[in-house]
Amino acid sequence: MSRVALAALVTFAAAAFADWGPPKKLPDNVNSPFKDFGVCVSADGNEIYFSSTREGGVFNPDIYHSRRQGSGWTPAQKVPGGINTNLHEGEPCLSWDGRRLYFPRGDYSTGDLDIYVAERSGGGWGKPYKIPGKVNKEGYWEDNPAVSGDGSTLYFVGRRWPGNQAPSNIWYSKWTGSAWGAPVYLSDINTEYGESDPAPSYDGGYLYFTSLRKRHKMYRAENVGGSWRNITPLNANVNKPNGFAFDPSLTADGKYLFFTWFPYERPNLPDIYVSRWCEPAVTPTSLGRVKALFN
Ligand SMILES: [Ca+2]
Ligand SMILES: [Ca+2]
Repeated sequence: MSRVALAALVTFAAAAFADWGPPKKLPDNVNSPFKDFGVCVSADGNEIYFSSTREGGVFNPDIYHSRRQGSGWTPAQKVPGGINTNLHEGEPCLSWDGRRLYFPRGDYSTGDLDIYVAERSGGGWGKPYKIPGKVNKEGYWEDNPAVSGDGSTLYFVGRRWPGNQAPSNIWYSKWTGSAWGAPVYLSDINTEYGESDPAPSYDGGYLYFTSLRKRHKMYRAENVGGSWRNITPLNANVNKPNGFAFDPSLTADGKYLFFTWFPYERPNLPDIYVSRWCEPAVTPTSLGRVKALFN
């Protein structure tokens, strides 16, 4: 075999076996016996923000955070700075530069949530305010904010929004310089089954999301010339057949996927997990397997 052919084979082998590895549940000082969900990870993978009902009613979660410490995590603590109230604060998104925390807040009973943002201030967070522009609609529910790597696009979910095909679908808005512009329906992704939890990769090459199109699963779409194409479910390591996986969030290097999962036998008591992108070294054995495919 020529060196060029062998190099191509090695590349193919690495690509063929690269995928999300078996997830690890975050430890008990992060997860609780209550609902822990909506995780987002900082660009460097060293900090997470998530929602939990551990100290309040099931419809009024608060936002917690934890930092990586050695091989583990610091005990989760409520995010200070006026972010948490008696209302529903859920499913936060940390901007890639770590300076802004976006989250939905509202009265779950009336179904009117709006997206808020808080800015880093010293070692904490400033008072949150409703994001300016055209995303928040009075009387409707805006949820699951997620910003693009350059901060210019805000993906979010409209629940029971006019124009949706399903009770929840993904929309996006562009930053105009002073406010968020008119929302655009993400027609490449949305179906009549319902989509949520948008999570763009830092480089904009992929959009992860949750869909009910074939049971409840996490999917990945690829950016092909500005359109979202090649929509595929994530593998069975993370979309385990005995439960629901949702709320994906990626580190900037794309190597870690944080998400939420619960088994069917423990419905509505999700916990937070992390999976690592595995690109195993190409061994003579794996090369042998690839060769066998061509023989
Ligand atoms: Ca709350
Ligand atoms: Ca609203």
